[in-house]
Amino acid sequence: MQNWMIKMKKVILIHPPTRYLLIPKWTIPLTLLYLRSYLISKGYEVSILDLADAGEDYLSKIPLDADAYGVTLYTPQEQLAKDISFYLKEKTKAVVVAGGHHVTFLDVPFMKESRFDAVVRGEGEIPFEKILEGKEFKDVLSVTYRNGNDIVRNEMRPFVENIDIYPFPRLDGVNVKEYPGTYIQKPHSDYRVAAILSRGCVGKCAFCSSVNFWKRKLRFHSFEWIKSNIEYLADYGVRDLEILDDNFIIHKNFTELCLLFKEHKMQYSCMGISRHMSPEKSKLLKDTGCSYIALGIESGSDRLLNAVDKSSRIQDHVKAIKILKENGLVVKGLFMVGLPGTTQEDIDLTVKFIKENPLDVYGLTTFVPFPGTPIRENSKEFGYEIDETIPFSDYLMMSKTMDTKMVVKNSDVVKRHRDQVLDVMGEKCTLFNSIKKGMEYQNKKRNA
Ligand code: B12
Ligand code: SF4
Repeated sequence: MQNWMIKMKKVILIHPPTRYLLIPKWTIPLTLLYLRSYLISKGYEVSILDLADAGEDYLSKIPLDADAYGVTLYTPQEQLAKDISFYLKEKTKAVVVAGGHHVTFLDVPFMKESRFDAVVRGEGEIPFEKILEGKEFKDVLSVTYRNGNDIVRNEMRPFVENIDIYPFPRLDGVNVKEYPGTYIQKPHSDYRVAAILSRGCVGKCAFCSSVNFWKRKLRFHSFEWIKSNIEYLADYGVRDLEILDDNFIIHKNFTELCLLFKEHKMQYSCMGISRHMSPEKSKLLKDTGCSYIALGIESGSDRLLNAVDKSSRIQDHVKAIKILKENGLVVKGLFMVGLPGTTQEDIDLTVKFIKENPLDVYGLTTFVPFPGTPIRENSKEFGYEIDETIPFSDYLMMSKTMDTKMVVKNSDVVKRHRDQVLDVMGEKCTLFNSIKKGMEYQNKKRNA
């Protein structure tokens, strides 16, 4: 039996260091703000410890007086998260739980190599609440836990249909001014806040873990929920908003939402899937203060887009860019190098695409086989060989320097491809701007 089977009151939510990122505190820790708002609504006392920019002494910054700790982690943070579990289990009697994409797919090895009491797989609010209520792990759906030397995986909890049961993330859990964000256009204020108005994505891109995490089930917050969220943010003073929905342009309340941002004088950015773009949507975005829209283009080769199950094709991208530019929008194209099976011909087509289409800004990442991505789960089918010797701390699509370590076997070829693409993107690639912005940020911090 668990020795903490009484209701726990004080909870600390931890985000481990992200020293490998150029700007460690890039965006507010939305995941933890979601968990915090939900648990507060259930009567818990919850604080957030964002260790993103903490140094080597990060463990000593963790207060030891909580009844429970929740650690969120991304793949590159898995060793840091494990270290946190060893530290907390040695120093406290608290229950220590982990969650996020990485552990959802690699729960068993992660439990074996750490001292976490449990991993919550998938959507975390309700399972974590049940744990805090003092329920036995065996009775909590979506949980992986220890039973003696065994690791036990419970069934998954079905997705809740109505995501409005989760309150919107309140900003009092963090100091928003510590998160400068990145801007393509002149910001309205000195910080930018992120928001997610739906969960899941209809796409099935083979390099993306959302596919298996959210199971391609798209759930929207209602207009009423979002209106309260936006009014709250406006009262707070937010003027720059980053909409992180995977494909905002198909939100069921797309029109009303754009008008809502305009009413509250919020400059906003968003992401969209090219084939869902239309002249009407494009005009509305422009008229309501969209500072830029990012499209996941990935490659200029239809053969490759097809091979990685992208739903948009070159003609969709060309059309979306044309419509958006005709309406005066700033358009960011997101590209990826290193996708399995990429040939020199695919790279030549990508270079041609970049030259021929009037994108304003480019994002460039290197493919990484994150756990949960169809390419990793069915690697043979994609002709991909996972190099098990590469530590997860190297799983970075983009990092502090442009010289990202490559989590691929043919890294020389990928580097060459990346340089060819970078060459044609030039200064318009955010890798360059991010490095500049990152340097400014580091200098500001050093001088503070
Ligand atoms: C915002 C975001 C960022 C922000 C992070 C801001 C921050 N400080 O949190 C920035 C831009 C910095 C970022 C960077 C990176 N990101 Co990112 N990011 C996202 C994004 C778009 C939204 C995350 C979010 O808020 N989701 C909404 C909430 C509700 O969902 P959630 O985060 O999954 O959280 C739920 C559950 O996972 C679970 N849960 C999570 N943590 C915990 C903890 C506990 C204790 C419990 C009980 C439950 C629980 O409960 C939550 C609520 O239901 C997602 C894509 C997506 N749509 O989710 C990618 C995503 C999470 N990122 C991803 C990646 C790959 C990265 C990078 C590694 C990219 C890189 N540079 O190489 C870095 C790593 C950053 C890091 N922390 O180390 C991958 C995750 C892959 C993985 N296996 O870890 C995702 C899924 C994108 C994708 N589809 O590939 N990212
Ligand atoms: S890459 Fe983007 S469009 Fe593709 S499945 Fe993931 S979130 Fe959806």
